[in-house]
Amino acid sequence: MQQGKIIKAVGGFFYISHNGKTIASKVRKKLSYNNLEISVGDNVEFFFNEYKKAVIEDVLPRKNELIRPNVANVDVAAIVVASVPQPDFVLVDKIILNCYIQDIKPVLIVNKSDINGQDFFDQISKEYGDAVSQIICVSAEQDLNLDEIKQALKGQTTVFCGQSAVGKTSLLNKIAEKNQATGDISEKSGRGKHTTRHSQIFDLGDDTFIVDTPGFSLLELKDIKSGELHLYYSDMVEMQSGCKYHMCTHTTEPDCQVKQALENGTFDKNRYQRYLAIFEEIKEAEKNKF
Ligand SMILES: Nc1nc2c(ncn2[C@@H]2O[C@H](COP(=O)(O)OP(=O)(O)OP(=O)(O)O)[C@@H](O)[C@H]2O)c(=O)[nH]1
Ligand SMILES: [Mg+2]
Ligand SMILES: [Zn+2]
Repeated sequence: MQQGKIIKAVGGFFYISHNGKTIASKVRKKLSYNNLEISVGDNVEFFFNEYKKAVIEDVLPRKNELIRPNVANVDVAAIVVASVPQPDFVLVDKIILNCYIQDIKPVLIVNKSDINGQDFFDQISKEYGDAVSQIICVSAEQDLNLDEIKQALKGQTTVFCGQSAVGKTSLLNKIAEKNQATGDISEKSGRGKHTTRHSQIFDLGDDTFIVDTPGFSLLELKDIKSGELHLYYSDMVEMQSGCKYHMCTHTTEPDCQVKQALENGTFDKNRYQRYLAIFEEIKEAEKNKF
């Protein structure tokens, strides 16, 4: 049996990277008995059948797995944001929450610094300084600060994720010297055109891998209960002891330290508003479940 890594999955074929070569393979039928879905990033065991076709026999245990984008065995999530198209920071927060759950290091890449304006970066630094490991301000178009990304991602498997048209593929093209298709923003909707259709891993050498993924705008948090959401906000956890209730969700409870901090301006209002939006969304999903 041989081992390799799935770098792309398209049209029922799984592309395995093995000894520097890419091998198109199918999955052994019995694998689907276990309901096992194979993701990009999976390490697999495969063999060549009597027709010399590669067949995946088994999927090795995963270190972690993101459902959206669907990638396995990730070290870093580089969440790409830009001032254009209109950013959705609730989505960014949800991606970060998924990173915490899956033990993936979240890094924020602020792309398009050539057009963003300083306010945009200042706002992000203020609201995300505590939530992510690092914030890197770059421009793929003008080659600004790309070395900082390369440095941060060295020796890691990093998934580029975020909304359509923030510049994930543009960044990959510059950093990995590739020529993958990029797209503009639709004039009609002001949103991205979903140019990248499939996740794909690019091997940069020295154990450095970048996964380019399709942009998305919807993300359901399945693994967090509304009553426990606040536990993923380290700044809220720090204040918890000042709240009247031990498991205060900082929403409707009286004598809440977080709400006090909101009033005196020591807790960021935007961050709190997004927390509330996510809290309500999870609550709504919980209602529909029962
Ligand atoms: N001004 C400016 N535009 C950029 C920059 N980086 C990318 N763009 C533009 O943003 C648009 C979208 O770029 P893509 O790289 O295709 O975006 P993406 O995130 O891969 O989008 P999807 O594949 O749809 O998820 C293109 O028109 C790029 O030229 C940048 O640093 N500055
Ligand atoms: Mg793309
Ligand atoms: Zn509270």
